[in-house]
Amino acid sequence: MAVEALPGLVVAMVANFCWVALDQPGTRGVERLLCTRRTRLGKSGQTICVGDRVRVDGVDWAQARGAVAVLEPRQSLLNRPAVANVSLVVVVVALAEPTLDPLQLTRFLITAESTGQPVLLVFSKADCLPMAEVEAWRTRAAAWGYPALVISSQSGMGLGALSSRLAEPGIAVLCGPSGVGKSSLLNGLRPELTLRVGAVSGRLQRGRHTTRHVELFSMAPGALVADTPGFNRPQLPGDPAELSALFPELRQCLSQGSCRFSNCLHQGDPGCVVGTAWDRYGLYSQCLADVIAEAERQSRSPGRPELPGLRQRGGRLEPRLDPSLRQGSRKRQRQEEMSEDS
Ligand SMILES: Nc1nc2c(ncn2[C@@H]2O[C@H](COP(=O)(O)OP(=O)(O)OP(=O)(O)O)[C@@H](O)[C@H]2O)c(=O)[nH]1
Ligand SMILES: [Mg+2]
Ligand SMILES: [Zn+2]
Repeated sequence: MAVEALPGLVVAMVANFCWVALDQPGTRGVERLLCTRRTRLGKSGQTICVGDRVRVDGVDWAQARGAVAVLEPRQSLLNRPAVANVSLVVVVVALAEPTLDPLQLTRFLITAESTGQPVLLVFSKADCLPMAEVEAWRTRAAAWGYPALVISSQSGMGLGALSSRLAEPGIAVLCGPSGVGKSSLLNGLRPELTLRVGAVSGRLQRGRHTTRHVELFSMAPGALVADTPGFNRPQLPGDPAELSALFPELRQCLSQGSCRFSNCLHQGDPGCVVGTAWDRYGLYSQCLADVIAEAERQSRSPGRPELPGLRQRGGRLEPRLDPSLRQGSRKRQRQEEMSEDS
């Protein structure tokens, strides 16, 4: 490594470039460098993302430019939006405008849980829903294992509590659908950021994908938060057996007892300790069916290994599931694909 390779943090990605905030300001007091990626990083299959610790060399101080030469190992990774070394995942959904969709929320929570980091659920736009309904959502989420924060960037409700959470050291990332008010809440906490916000539109009051790239902002010394572009349909894990660990209420239940079969997928099977009498059972079942449908699709391409929780039948994989549920899932998947816009 060249002697001058300087440590820094990737704070924004713009097309093929990234902005690196240097740990120590350099010549002329330059604090940030616009950097390209060395092809060496690309060849080892490593892609840089916001939150990555890197080393920069080839610095041109006059132009404030450099090249990322080394990517340091990551502590954690959120897949989409891509943010490395996250220490808190903040899932933001609006209580209204757009209407809160529990399945979409569950998919965001699953993505957040898969980082292995703490997850904070934020219900935004509290001013858009009667308080009794807001409280009902809060109670429901608490039963799932998420003591949610309720906020309104318009009235200022809950912003103090959110501000304290985001002032904790580390990298927090805001993720959620477009138009729920992620950028608005950052403006509410730090008005000088003047982030662009966009009105929701259409019958479904969808957002307009106003934020276009991931960027880190400082909330307090050592505390950063990433604003990210909203999207509608987070990916699920590839292995059906992984899903239960991504539902806190299932984790809790399974920590107290075991199902009769070690490969139980908790679908009301005999000897299942979880049962079906829990609020998110239907949502869990839909996600599981989607994971299985995706695994089946993948298995049709040759050379794919068999997945646990599935069995080989002729040329295809069969889930250990009620076949009627599987049929439903394909239909639903098609509908979702058709309605998806990002
Ligand atoms: N009534 C109300 N409207 C809000 C609130 N917060 C945000 N909005 C509005 O919701 C719309 C979307 O806000 P944004 O902050 O752009 O949403 P976003 O989540 O950043 O959206 P993307 O960048 O597209 O992912 C804007 O018209 C905001 O003015 C709120 O607390 N109450
Ligand atoms: Mg935004
Ligand atoms: Zn079970």
